[in-house]
Amino acid sequence: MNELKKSAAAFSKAKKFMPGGVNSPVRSYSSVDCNPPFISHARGSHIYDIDGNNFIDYVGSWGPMILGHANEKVVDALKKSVERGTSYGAPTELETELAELVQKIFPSMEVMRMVNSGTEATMSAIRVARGFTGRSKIVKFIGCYHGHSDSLLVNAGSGAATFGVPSSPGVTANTAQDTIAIPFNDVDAVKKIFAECGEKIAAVIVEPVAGNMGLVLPKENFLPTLREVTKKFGALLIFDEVMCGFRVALGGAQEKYKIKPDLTCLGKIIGGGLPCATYGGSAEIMRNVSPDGKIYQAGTLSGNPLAMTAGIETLKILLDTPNFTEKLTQKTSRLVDGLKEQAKISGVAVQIPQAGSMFGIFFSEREITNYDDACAANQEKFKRWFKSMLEQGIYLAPSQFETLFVSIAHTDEDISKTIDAASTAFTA
Ligand code: KE4
Repeated sequence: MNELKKSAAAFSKAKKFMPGGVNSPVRSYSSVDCNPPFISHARGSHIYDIDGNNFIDYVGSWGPMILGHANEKVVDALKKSVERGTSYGAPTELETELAELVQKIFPSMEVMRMVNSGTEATMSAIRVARGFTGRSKIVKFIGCYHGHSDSLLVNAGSGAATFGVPSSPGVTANTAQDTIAIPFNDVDAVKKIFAECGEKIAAVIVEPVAGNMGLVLPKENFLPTLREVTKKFGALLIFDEVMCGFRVALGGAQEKYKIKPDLTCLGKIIGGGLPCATYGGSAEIMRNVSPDGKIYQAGTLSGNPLAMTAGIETLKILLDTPNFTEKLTQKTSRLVDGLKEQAKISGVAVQIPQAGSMFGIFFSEREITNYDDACAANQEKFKRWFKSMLEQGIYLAPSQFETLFVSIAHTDEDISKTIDAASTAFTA
């Protein structure tokens, strides 16, 4: 790997203008004590930095790049779209076209609203749940991350966990008191909290397959219990599928586990790499959103033509490519099986969970079922693994509290190279 000279200079200049030199904390690499490569461009499964390094990319912009970077059809469609203007602040048929495609894949979303980020989607879904039920309390799970809105930055995962501040300063006590955080996969804790104050709970929001404490799969009875208990007490069940949507199954966790949530949040992939997300659910609930109803939510760039275009092209490919999800899951399994084999040969205790085209890695003897388990994993070993893989040209998330992603553009050669690099990295 070429020395990150230009990136180091770019990083020091960036720090003059932006906190930590970045526009999202986890990109700063400060948790792995090294400077981040500054990116010049990306194509397919590879990402290239300004020092001439070429990496096999398993971050994929934190999930959106399921087709790989700069997909030809998406880029061609964007080139045509950008010449027609970049934003109108007025309705277009593109928004309806994307909504129709989303509904085809997520039929529980009878009515939906386009927004610009996963944070906006979950923040809005929480507001709708509170407005619809007239209740205030929200239940979330420790280590799950739903973006950075105040109500949800309590015991959060992702960067909040990475930097050891799961509950952010600036979130007032009054706000935090309406958010109840309990352990993921803890069915008894769910039943207990509803027995105590179920009639005050507006909604439970969950990453049905958790990707922000590292990848943590739901135990068999966890999601069915959430569905049963929320129904019993008249609370809404919100599936935050911003990350796992389209990946654990084309129709997300709700298809894989056959659970129909009341509201769903999607993001990342539906914008094909442009800022786009959505929240939606039954017409009965969503018709309460302005201007049909009184629950207000708005956005200057919501449904903008460029993001709609990229999203439409992306979802069309997902729908039109025979067995897309199965093929991508098999590709991911080849990688995960190879990594597990290398760890075994190296005599290193690792957990490498997989869910569709998502996978994670923990340096731990025991299965990871919640945030406490994730915190107990060996982060020093993770750091050495991460740095060794980066030096060998493998671009991974710089935190074990993140999930990794395979795209349809990853080749067998990419997979083999990654497995080979792991044989060195496991003993770093
Ligand atoms: P955004 O506001 O970052 O678009 O989405 C927030 C969000 C909501 N829900 C889930 C399940 C998510 O994973 C996310 C964002 N994911 C992180 C990666 N762990 C984004 C990366 C970052 O913060 O830079």
